[in-house]
Order: sequence, then C-alpha cells, then structure tokens
Amino acid sequence: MARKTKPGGGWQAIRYTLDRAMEVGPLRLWQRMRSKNACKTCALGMGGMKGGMVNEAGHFPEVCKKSLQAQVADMKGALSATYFDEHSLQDLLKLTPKQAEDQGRISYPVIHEEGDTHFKAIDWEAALKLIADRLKATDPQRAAFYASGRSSNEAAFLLHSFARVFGTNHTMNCSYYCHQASGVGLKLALGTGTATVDLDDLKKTDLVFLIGANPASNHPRLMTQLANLRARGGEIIVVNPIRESGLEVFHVPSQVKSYFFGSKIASLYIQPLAGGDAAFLVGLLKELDEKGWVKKEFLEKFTEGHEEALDYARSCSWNEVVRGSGVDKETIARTAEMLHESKAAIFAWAMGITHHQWGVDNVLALCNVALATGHVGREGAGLMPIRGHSNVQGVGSIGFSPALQEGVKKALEHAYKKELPTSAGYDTFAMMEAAEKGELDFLFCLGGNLWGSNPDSDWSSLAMQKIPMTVYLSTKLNPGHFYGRGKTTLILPVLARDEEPQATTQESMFNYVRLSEGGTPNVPGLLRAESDVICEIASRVLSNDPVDWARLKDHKEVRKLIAEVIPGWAEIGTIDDTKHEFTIPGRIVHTPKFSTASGKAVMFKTPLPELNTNALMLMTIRSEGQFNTVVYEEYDIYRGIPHRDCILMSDEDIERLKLKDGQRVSVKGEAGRLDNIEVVAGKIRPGVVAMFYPESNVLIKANVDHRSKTPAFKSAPVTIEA
Ligand SMILES: Nc1nc2c(c(=O)[nH]1)N[C@H]1C(S)=C(S)[C@@H](COP(=O)(O)OP(=O)(O)OC[C@H]3O[C@@H](n4cnc5c(=O)[nH]c(N)nc54)[C@H](O)[C@@H]3O)O[C@H]1N2
Ligand SMILES: Nc1nc2c(c(=O)[nH]1)N[C@H]1C(S)=C(S)[C@@H](COP(=O)(O)OP(=O)(O)OC[C@H]3O[C@@H](n4cnc5c(=O)[nH]c(N)nc54)[C@H](O)[C@@H]3O)O[C@H]1N2
Ligand SMILES: [Mo]
Repeated sequence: MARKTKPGGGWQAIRYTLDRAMEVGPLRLWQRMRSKNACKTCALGMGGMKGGMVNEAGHFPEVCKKSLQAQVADMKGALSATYFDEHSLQDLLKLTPKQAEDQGRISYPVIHEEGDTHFKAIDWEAALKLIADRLKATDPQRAAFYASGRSSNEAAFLLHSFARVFGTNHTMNCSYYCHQASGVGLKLALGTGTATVDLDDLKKTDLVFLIGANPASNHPRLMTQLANLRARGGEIIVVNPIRESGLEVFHVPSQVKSYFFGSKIASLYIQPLAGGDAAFLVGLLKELDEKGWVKKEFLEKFTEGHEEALDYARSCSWNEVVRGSGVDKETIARTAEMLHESKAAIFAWAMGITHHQWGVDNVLALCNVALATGHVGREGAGLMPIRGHSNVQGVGSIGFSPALQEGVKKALEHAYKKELPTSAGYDTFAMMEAAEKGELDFLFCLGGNLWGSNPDSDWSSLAMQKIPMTVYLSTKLNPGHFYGRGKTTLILPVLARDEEPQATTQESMFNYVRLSEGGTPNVPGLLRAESDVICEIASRVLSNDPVDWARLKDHKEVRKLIAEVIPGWAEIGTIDDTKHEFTIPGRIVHTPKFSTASGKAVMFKTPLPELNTNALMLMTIRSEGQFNTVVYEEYDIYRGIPHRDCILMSDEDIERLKLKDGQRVSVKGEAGRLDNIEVVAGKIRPGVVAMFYPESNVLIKANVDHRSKTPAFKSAPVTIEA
C-alpha cells in the first residue's frame, strides 16, 4: 500500500509561508517578495518591473512556495568569520546538501590549496591577482567557463565574451544537463529553440498534453493555468510513470474555491515505462494515421519529411509500440481521440523527456504528433518546454554556449575589434572528460553546482580534483565546492539579483525579457556583483584595450552591447529609460511559418529505443523540498517520502522482489551503489523506481545522448539487494 500523501498546493504552502516569514521577519520578507526583481526559482517568470508576485499578464498575487524558500534562504545569516577555521575540509566533505545550504551565505572569499586541512580567508585583491596571474599563464584551450542559469544576462554575457576574447570557446551552461534536447529538437523540427507559445496561449488552449514534468512541485505557478483550463471545460493529459498527487488534484493558493476544495488537473493519467515515451508517441502517430486523423493538408503545405515519419510509424507493430511504451492500445487510442477533438492543444514537457539517451528523438517525436494533429502555428496551440532555472534561457540566448551563431560572432568581433577563436568548444560533459584526462588547467563556475549535477559522482570528484585551479562565484555552500575542488580552489561570494547595486535582466521561458531593479545585500560582508568580479578579472588578464572591461562594469553599457550583438534583443539597449519589458520577436509561432531553411516544419523518423526491461529503470527526480542540488527540506510531502535516502517502488515490484515497505536495501547502478536505502511503496509504474537527485548521481553512468550531450538521468538500470 502506498503511504499517505498530501494533495498538491493548498494550506501546506500557506503554512510553510507563514513559518518561513517568522524566521526572517514578515515585513522584511514581504518587501523582498514584492520588490521589482525577477523571481529566483523557475523560468515561468514573475516579478520584474510589474513588481514581485506578478506574472507576465499582470496578474497578482502569484504565490509560490519555491520562490519563498529561495528568498528566505538568501536572507538567513552569513557564515561567521571563523567558520572555515572551525570546519576542516574533512568536516565540510561530510555535509549533506541540506546541511551545506543551511550553513548560511558566503560573505568573504576563501581559498584552499592541495594538501591544506582547511579553507582560508583571502582578501579580494589577492584572490583576483591569483586568478589573473594563473589565467595569463594558461593556454586558453585548457581553460573552461561554466554558467548555471540563475545569473543575469549581463554577467553571463560578460563572462562568455571575456572567455572568447581570452581565446577559448569552452563556455557551456547547465542546459546541457537540462533542456538541451528540447533546444536541439525544436531547432531541427521548427527552426526555433524555445517555446512557440506565450502565457496568453495557455488561456486559449483547450487541451494540455503534459509529458515528463511535475509542475506541481517544480513550476507551481503553471498549476494556476492548468486548474483554470479544467475549470473552463478543457482537458489535461498527463504522461508520467509516477502518479503525482499534485497532477491529480491541486489546491491553488490564490483562488478561494480551489484553495479549499482543490482543482482537478488530469483528465487522463497515463503511466508509461521510464523512457517509454518515444514508443508511446510513435504509437500515437500510428493510431492517428490508422484513424485517418492526420491533418494531411496541413502537412503537405507546411511540413517536410512527413511521409518518412508516418511510414516509420506504420512499420512498427502494435506489439512493439505497446511493449516499448508500457501503454496499452486502448489508452493510445483514447489519447489520439482527445488530440483529434481538441481545437487547440499545447504540448508541455520537462526532464522526463530530455533526460534520456534518446532525448532529442523524444522531442522530435513530440513535434511529430503536434504537427500531425495541426496543433502548431496557431494561437492557443504549440510546443512548450517547461524551462528550469529562472534565467537559463537568457544565459543561452545571449550566447553562453560553445558555438556562436556566425552573425553573433561577427557582431561581437566588430564590437570588440578583435578576432574571436574558431576552435570548437566543449559541451558540459566533454569538459568533464577533458578534466579527467588532465587536459584542463582552469575552470570558472558562474554559480551552480557542476559536481552535484553530474552523473557518476565518484568519477566527477576524480575528474574535477585534477584541475589545477577552480574558481566558484557562489551565494551559498554546496558539496560541489568540496568534492568538485581543484588543486587550488577559490570560492568568491556574490550578490543575488535582488541585492545587486545595478539593475539586471532575465528571460523567462515565454521569451519575455524582464528588468530586475536590484536592491541591497541581505547579509553584511564582502559580497560583490558577479559582473564586477568578471570585469576585474578581465581587466587584469587582458588590460582595457581593445575592450574596455572597466567601462563594462556599467550594466547599461553591457545592455547596449547585447542590443547590438544579439538578434532580437534591440529593445534591451533602451530598457533603462523605457522600463519596457519585452517579448523577443520571432520566437512565438502563431502562423505556420517556420524559421527553418525552407520555411517548413520538418518531421523526422524517430526509432524506438531498446529499453532494458530486465533491470529496474531508475528515474532520478526532485522532491517537493529541493531546488536542484539545493535541499531545503528532507521530507517530500506530496509523495509521502519521509527522507532523502529512499527508493520509490510499486507494490508489485516490492512483492516480486520479496521486499517490504520500509525495509532498508542496497541499490546498485552502473556506476556505484548506495546502501541503507529505505523502500517506499508508492503509485509508480511497475518496473520503474525513483530516487532523489543529486544523491543518486553516485549510481548513474554517464550515458549521454549523442546530439544533446545530455546524460540519461531518467533511464538508469539498477538492481536491488535486500
Ligand atoms: N521546486 C523546484 N522547482 C524547480 C527545480 C527544483 O529542483 N525544485 N528545478 C528547476 C529545473 S533546473 C528544472 S530543469 C525543472 C525540472 O522540472 P521537472 O522536469 O518537472 O523535474 P524532475 O523531478 O526532474 O522530473 C519530473 C517528472 O518527470 C517524470 N519522469 C521521469 N522519467 C520519465 C520518463 O521517462 N517519462 C515520463 N513521461 N516522465 C518521466 C518524473 O516522474 C517526474 O514527475 O524544474 C525547475 N524548477
Ligand atoms: N541525476 C540527476 N542529475 C541532474 C538532474 C536530474 O534530474 N537528475 N537535473 C539536471 C538539471 S535539469 C540541472 S539544471 C542541473 C543543475 O545544475 P546547476 O545549475 O549547476 O546546479 P544548482 O543546484 O542549481 O546550483 C546551486 C548553487 O548555485 C549557487 N547560486 C544560487 N544562486 C546564485 C546566484 O544568484 N549567483 C551565483 N553566482 N550563484 C548562485 C549556489 O551556490 C547554489 O548552491 O543538474 C542536472 N543534474
Ligand atoms: Mo534544469
């Protein structure tokens, strides 16, 4: 029997809010929450010039427990001046992700050199000199720059352009472990790498096909839209191996009726095998074709490749489709019928689709179904990757990736009066491999937790500890600072966006660029703006000629440059005067005109992957109480999972393996094992198990998708020993 779970949203979110408010002072928290800064958590976006807790359509109040968690966490105290004297490296290596997060804000620079027992405080001047001297002595091809998705467009733009002027294209961001497959797939199929819909489309759609995502935990503000859709008679199809309670019923905190009685979310809940989506989607295409529901005229006018894609679906037997997906024929038929009957459907997805060795194929298969049913290129219909970090899309848009578009490169060369390198840059995992081979001498991390987000944690420790110098710009401690240390490691404390002395900008998943006005530091100390640190290093390494890095400390100057260099971003050049937040032109697709070479959308044949059905398939997922590798609470309320060292299993698998709910077991993966893991019975599809990331990364071997370079975090074979 599954353990008792709580419905999503509702009073727990409110109670949590009140508890947290008391910790840092309710008035202080309210002021921070309402300040004109883009929300720090997911990429759905709220805040900015319209004020905190306001969405892109101007709706207030948009309440989300995640943004509160993130806000409170940044407001709690700073590490004491003697913290690193009192805690040796050995002590720090024992911190769990939650303990590391709970230590407080980093408020002064520290350094650790190979062999030292402790990190030591270092003043900014000495730290910057050390970094600059090292970079001057480093072959640019042996230096790499990683960015997470919380930093501003300004800081990210400065860092990647510094790296390129310095001489390397080894600039990669966290999206390689996140939505890269969505970007690659969408670009191939539709010629654009981002969502084709905006927030308004969600109000016009009559069907949302939600696959491989758990917005109840990870994008709570999407839940308002989903609840509203059901309330106006629309339908929601959920495709997820776990029956997520918040995707069945959700209590929207800002709506009185929903808050008390709950809103129905899923009309149809489908539980495929982990990694079974590709076969399920091909099955949908096959069913649509057999029923004569494929929009032939639309395909002939506006797409290419449809015959090949359809032929392939026809060539797969129903047996293969059902076995490969774990979904029965009747359910596939019902889904196809709902898509056929819908006047305007939106296809939304997250990591359940991208975290596979065939992540790009999954996205292409999803595009095929959307195109075959004609749900692309119209209002209220389209493709919607539900993005992760609050500015991960912006970081990519402004060019923080190994390859620059030719036009952007030219424009940057013109602006900087300097030729930029042409050599290929590493993707994130390739960079880790280079480190492991001893081919990396310097690593700079603009936020994030590269070690924690990597598969195969032990291997990642070995790889990263070979790097001669690693520099972290961080707000809070995480285990990556210690396991992912280099021979010399510097941790430099930075301001969060609502503490910055200057305004910054962020881009939401709806391609909306928002202005954050900044504020004052939440904690006292030697914290600096990210852009300030980057410009200081750049000035020291490259001098201020031909690029004047000192002048670029002014964010307005950076915005002018972005306006000049990045297509579609002209408006950012005047945003300081106009305060006008804007949607990047050319991204939203409301007519069937595509930015591919031919102007037509492309359908691809997406082969059924071979699933390893002999082993249990492990999906590594997020709990209700975490944001990526940052753990705020041990308990996962929505799934009834009591702590982090658990494995979620179906009653069938528990019985088959002669285990018991609550029993402690060992879990063995391709890369390692974890002992003393508690079995938790839950509503998960037999054959599939789930554990929390980042702890479970010990188990996972890095099987990366050849096109997106994204590791298969959600289809890892494991075995269980009692
Ligand atoms: N609170 C909170 N919010 C977050 C984050 C966070 O950690 N905490 N992280 C942010 C980031 S960076 C991201 S990328 C997003 C992540 O958002 P999500 O992608 O929603 O997060 P995950 O927990 O990784 O996985 C989501 C769901 O995919 C399902 N799933 C796993 N494998 C499969 C599969 O093979 N097929 C199908 N159909 N479903 C599958 C899981 O059961 C789970 O419900 O959220 C962002 N927002
Ligand atoms: N097994 C498994 N692995 C995964 C995933 C999974 O589902 N399963 N998900 C993957 C995904 S989707 C992602 S996006 C990656 C996440 O990878 P990352 O983005 O690299 O990791 P985070 O955990 O978000 O980084 C948290 C740290 O960022 C720093 N930070 C927070 N705010 C700021 C800021 O404003 N500025 C700066 N400079 N630093 C800041 C803090 O020090 C904090 O500890 O992990 C990936 N890895
Ligand atoms: Mo992500």
